[in-house]
Amino acid sequence: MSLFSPYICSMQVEQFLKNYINGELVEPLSGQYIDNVEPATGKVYANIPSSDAKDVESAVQAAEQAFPLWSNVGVKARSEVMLKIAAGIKKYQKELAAAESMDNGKPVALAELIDIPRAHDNIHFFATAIEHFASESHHMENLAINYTLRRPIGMVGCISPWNLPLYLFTWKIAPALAAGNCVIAKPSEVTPLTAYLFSKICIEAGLPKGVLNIVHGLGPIAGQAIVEHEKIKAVSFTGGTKTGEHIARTAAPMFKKLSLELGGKNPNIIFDDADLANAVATSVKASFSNQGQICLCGSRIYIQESLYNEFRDKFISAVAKLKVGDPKENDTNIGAVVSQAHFEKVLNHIEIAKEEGGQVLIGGQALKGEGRCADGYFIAPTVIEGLQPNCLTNQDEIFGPVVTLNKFKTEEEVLALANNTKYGLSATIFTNDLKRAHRVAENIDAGIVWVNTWLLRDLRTPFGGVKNSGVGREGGFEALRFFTEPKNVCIKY
Ligand code: TXE
Repeated sequence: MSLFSPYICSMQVEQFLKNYINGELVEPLSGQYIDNVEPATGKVYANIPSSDAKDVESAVQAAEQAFPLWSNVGVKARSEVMLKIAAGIKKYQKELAAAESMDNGKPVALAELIDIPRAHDNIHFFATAIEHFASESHHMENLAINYTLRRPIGMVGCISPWNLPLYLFTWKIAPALAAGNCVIAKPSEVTPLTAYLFSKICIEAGLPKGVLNIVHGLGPIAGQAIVEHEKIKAVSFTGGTKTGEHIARTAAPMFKKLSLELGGKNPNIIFDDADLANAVATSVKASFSNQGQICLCGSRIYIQESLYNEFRDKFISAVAKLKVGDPKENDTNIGAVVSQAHFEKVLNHIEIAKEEGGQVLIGGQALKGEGRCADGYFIAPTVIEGLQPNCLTNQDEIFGPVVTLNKFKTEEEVLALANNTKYGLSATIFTNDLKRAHRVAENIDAGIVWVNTWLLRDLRTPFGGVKNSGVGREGGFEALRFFTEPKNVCIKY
């Protein structure tokens, strides 16, 4: 019998998800629950715990008890249990992909291809990376040797968003656990299902109780209680820039370590010497994958003047071929956006773009789904041109299937345009001129630059943004450094 069948197959409202605290699946102490909606149908299909500070307190107590064992058990033992968790993700990959698609609205094919394999890879990567993690030593000739001890921090908080639910949830907790910390984690209340299923995988894998605690609930209540808890010494957060700002304001005076991965308004730059077919195909993915709900999506497309018309025509005809519809169908390219609130936000942005003088080349409206999807949150992939650089549409993170096309003449001009936002997460450049690629990559305000590709990820590389896109870097040893506290020991000869 599948471990997950009651939650995957049932659309009934009386399905209650549970918190994972001290190794057990438990109800919220208040007995309060929140509705969980399937975006493709607009219908409630489960209820999730509306946890509060009391649930967070019991998670912290469990973590505190587990910490001496987990932090001292040794790298090998931690790695072994994490590898079992990774194997569990692989074993239940079909069920997890179906759950992710149902909960988030993304095409099941995308969840099968990207989300769930990456969740597996995150756990597997850090389970093995920790065995290669070394600290520094500094030799003072004929005088002394310094070495750096890197110890786990203790109890840490991991708060993740709804766009790539299990992918980003595991991206945070994996390095935290591998480094020997005990974790209090909160997935987004909008997409809690795969984190709930993940807690069952942890139980099945034999993760010692209290090492990982998953508390479901609303950001301002359960999330806030994690950020405010005096015994939680570090917080890793991915989400909106406004929420990140609020978390920083709460955590900074408590001297917590903070890693913030926030929004983006990423430029996608096409020079006239680019491989056009690749630029078009990759830009379609960078614009509309996951309904445009990836912080790395390239939502401002800049095209060199001489190539503008040709790129635009090819891009629009490729976008016209995208199939919007039921995420359960294997040939769907674009599913539903994540919630009614988000649906309204994105549609409102399209109206603003029109008021700002933008011409909608394709899309620009909500789409009615068929059959079971009649009340789902579907938006046509939307391409807009004719907007000014400083307008809201080119400045605000819309986080939906909406992109703008913009013309430029020179490299200097496009660099200024690309850097003309408060964000600085990623950038994509299409060119066959190697020198230009290096020059632009160096001068662009971004933590990540792709040349002639997009979203190609090596988990060892630093990941994060500059300006309002965040503070700190995740990925590889950067994440292991974040989740450890360095201590210098100086020994005199
Ligand atoms: O995210 P929130 P929202 C952007 C995107 C989107 C906007 C708002 O533009 O439209 O943010 O999305 C938890 N203390 N991104 O409001 O609120 C919350 O429960 C502690 C970009 O849905 O930032 C969830 O677990 N935690 C992005 C997580 O924060 C709090 C991904 C993210 O939710 C909290 C998602 C609080 N006071 C949205 N308030 C990216 N960078 O990838 C909320 N949370």
